[in-house]
Amino acid sequence: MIDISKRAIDLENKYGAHNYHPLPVVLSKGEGIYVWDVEGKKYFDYLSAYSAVNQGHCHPKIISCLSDQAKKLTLTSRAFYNDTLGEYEKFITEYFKYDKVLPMNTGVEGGETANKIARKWGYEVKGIEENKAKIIFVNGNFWGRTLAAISTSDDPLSYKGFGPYMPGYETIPYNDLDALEKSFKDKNVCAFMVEPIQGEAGVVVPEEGYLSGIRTLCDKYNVLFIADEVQTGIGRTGKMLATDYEDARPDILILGKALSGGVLPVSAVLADDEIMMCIRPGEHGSTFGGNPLACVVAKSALEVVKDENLVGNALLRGNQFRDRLKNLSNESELVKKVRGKGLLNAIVIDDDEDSSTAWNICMKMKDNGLIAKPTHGNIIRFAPPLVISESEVDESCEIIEQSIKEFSKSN
Ligand code: IF1
Repeated sequence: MIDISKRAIDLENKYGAHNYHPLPVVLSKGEGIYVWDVEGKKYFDYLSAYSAVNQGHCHPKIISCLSDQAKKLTLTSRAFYNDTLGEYEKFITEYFKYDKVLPMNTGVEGGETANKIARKWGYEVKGIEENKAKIIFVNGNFWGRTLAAISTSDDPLSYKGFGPYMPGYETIPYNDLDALEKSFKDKNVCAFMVEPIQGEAGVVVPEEGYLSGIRTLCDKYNVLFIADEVQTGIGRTGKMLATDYEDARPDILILGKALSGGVLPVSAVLADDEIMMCIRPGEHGSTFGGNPLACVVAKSALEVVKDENLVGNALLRGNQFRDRLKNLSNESELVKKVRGKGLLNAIVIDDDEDSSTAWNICMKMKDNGLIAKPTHGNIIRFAPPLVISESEVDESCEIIEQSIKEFSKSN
C-alpha cells in the first residue's frame, strides 16, 4: 500500500475511535457516481454513503447553493427567525404533502423525534395512561445508534454492552400482519415504526400488500404508522418514497441522508397538524435543526431529484441491474439470491453470516474499480447514486460479474 493511504489509515487507527472496520481504500474526491482514492484510482461508488448521495457526489447545483448560503448566514439557532426556514418548510411540506415538518439533523434524531411525537400523541389524543405508551418495532430493524435506537434492536452488535435499555418498546417479526394485529390489541400501543424495505438487515423486501396492510391495521386500531424512509426515501427504491408502492401513507414520515444530497446532515419529520401540534414550544429541538445552510441545501437536493427525474431513473436502472445479476446467480453458485427495488439492491452470498467471502469479494471488486461493502457478513449491498446511466450500469455489472468469477476461480 502506497504511503499516502497507509498514513491516512494509520492516523485513523492511532487517533480515532475504532468504531468502524472500513474497506482499506482512502478516498479523496467524489463526482457523480465516481470516487477517487488518494492514488488517483477511480471507482464506481456502489454504497453512496449508505444512500446519502442519491444525487451523486458533490452535485454542482447543491454545492453552489451551499457555497452561496455559507457566505451569508449558516446558523441562527431557533431562538430567532430567519429568511430560509419558513420557505423551506413550505417547500418540503408541499413536496411530500404533509401539514408540517420538524427539522432535525441526523436520521436517528429523526427517529427519536418521531418516537417522542408519537408518545405525546398517544397521551394527548389516544388517551394512553401517562408513561405507559408503547411503540412496536420489527426484528431486523435499524434506525441508528442512540440508546433508544439500540433498545429496539435484536442485533447484539447494536445493543450488547449498552444496557439498560429504553422501556416501552416491543418487537415483532417483519412482514407479518397477523403478528402486527396481535400487538395492536394492547391499548397502550401508540405507534408502529418500520422501514418499508430493511436496509441494514440486508435489503429485505416485504411481500406485496404488507405496507397497505400496515395502513389498514393502523386505521383500525388507532395506531400511528411511522415510516423510517431515511434510507429508502428520496427516490432510492424507484418511487419518491418506498411507501408509495402501495396505498400506505405514513402518519409520521422520517427522512434523512439524501435529503441533503450527502452534503451535510439534514433530517426531517413530517406529519399532519393533529399529530405535529402535540409538540409545543420548548418541548423539542436542536441547535442545528433547520439551520439556514441545511434549508437551502435540502431544498436544492429535493429539486435535483425532480429536475433530473432520479426516481424514474432509479426504477429503470434498478430493473436493468437486477436482470444482469439474476443471470449471474444462474451461472455462479456463489450468488444465492438477488433482491431489491429501484437502486437499493443486494446479493446474498451462498455462505454463512460470519464467513469472509462477501468481504473478499468486495476486496476483489475494489481492485477492479468498484467499491461496495457487505452488510451482515454474507450480503453485499449495491446502491449507486441515482444519476447512474444505462451504460454505467452495464460497465459496473461487468466489474461485479468479473470479480465474482475471479473470486470463484481463486477459491
Ligand atoms: C452507521 C447501517 C445503513 C438507517 C435507517 C435511520 C438511520 C439509518 C433506515 C440513522 C442509518 C447508516 C448508519 C451508519 C451506516 C448506515 C447503515 F449499516 F448502519 F445500518 F444505511 F444501513 N434509519 N444508517 O439506515 O441515520 O443517524 O446515521 O443519520 O451507523 O454505521 P443516521
